[in-house]
Amino acid sequence: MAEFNDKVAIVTGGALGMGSITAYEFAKSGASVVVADIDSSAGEQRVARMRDNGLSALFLQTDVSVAADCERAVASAVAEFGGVDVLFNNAGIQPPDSYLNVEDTSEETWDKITGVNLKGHFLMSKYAIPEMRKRGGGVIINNASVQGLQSQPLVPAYAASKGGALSLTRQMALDYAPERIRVLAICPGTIDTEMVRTVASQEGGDIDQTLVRYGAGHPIGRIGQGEDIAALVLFLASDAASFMTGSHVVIDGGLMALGAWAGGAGGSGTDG
Ligand code: BMA
Repeated sequence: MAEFNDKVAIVTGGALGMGSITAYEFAKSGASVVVADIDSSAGEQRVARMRDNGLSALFLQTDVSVAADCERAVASAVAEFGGVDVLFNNAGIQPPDSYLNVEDTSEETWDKITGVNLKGHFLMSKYAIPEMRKRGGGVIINNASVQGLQSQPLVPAYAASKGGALSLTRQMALDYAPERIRVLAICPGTIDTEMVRTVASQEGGDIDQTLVRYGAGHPIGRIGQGEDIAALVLFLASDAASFMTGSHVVIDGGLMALGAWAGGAGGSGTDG
């Protein structure tokens, strides 16, 4: 419960989906949390609910692909709560109209997706690390996705961003291990988030039924929930994981264990 007392956590993409639940869980475990998100109405609502429940939280509108926004998010964490101990680089986008091959992907789409999903991790880390150093250490957790490990048709920018997030994780872990700043990645399978629901809605038909079908593609038979992700992120950020850095943890209901030759859990795939 009090594991993160006196700690300050920044969660990007913290307004919705797995970020919002993780932000909540950090605060419930004693942390002061900065919810950084581009969506100010969802972000303000999220933080209002946290505060109503006696939790310590601040919303900051942040486009993680913009350096000045990232710098401001970190500065606000310091001004409001005194420092930064944990950074969950979670913000990610996968626009439904981006499912195209490389030839048909516009430069704008490439820049937008990699800007949020990869450059955002770089920028937030760049500004958070000096603050972690002042505290004698810290933890950065990058959201990578199983799509950093395996791929699917028509997601060139998304795939590159997630592969890049894994590579950046390993790289930063080396530079900052001596300063007790640990850097880790998580690779979620399909999680019940607004982003996945938006993709699912493109298929037409009932979204919940589509999510059940995505779930059947995971050996465990369901898609993940934000709570599954929050539990892992809190563990990785805790001292119980103090010997972990530079690695990624797959949290996917068995999806990556399943060989393509095995025909799929329910034979029904995930999405995309
Ligand atoms: C995530 C998203 C989800 C997808 C999952 C597994 O990063 O792309 O839409 O279900 O990977 O492919």
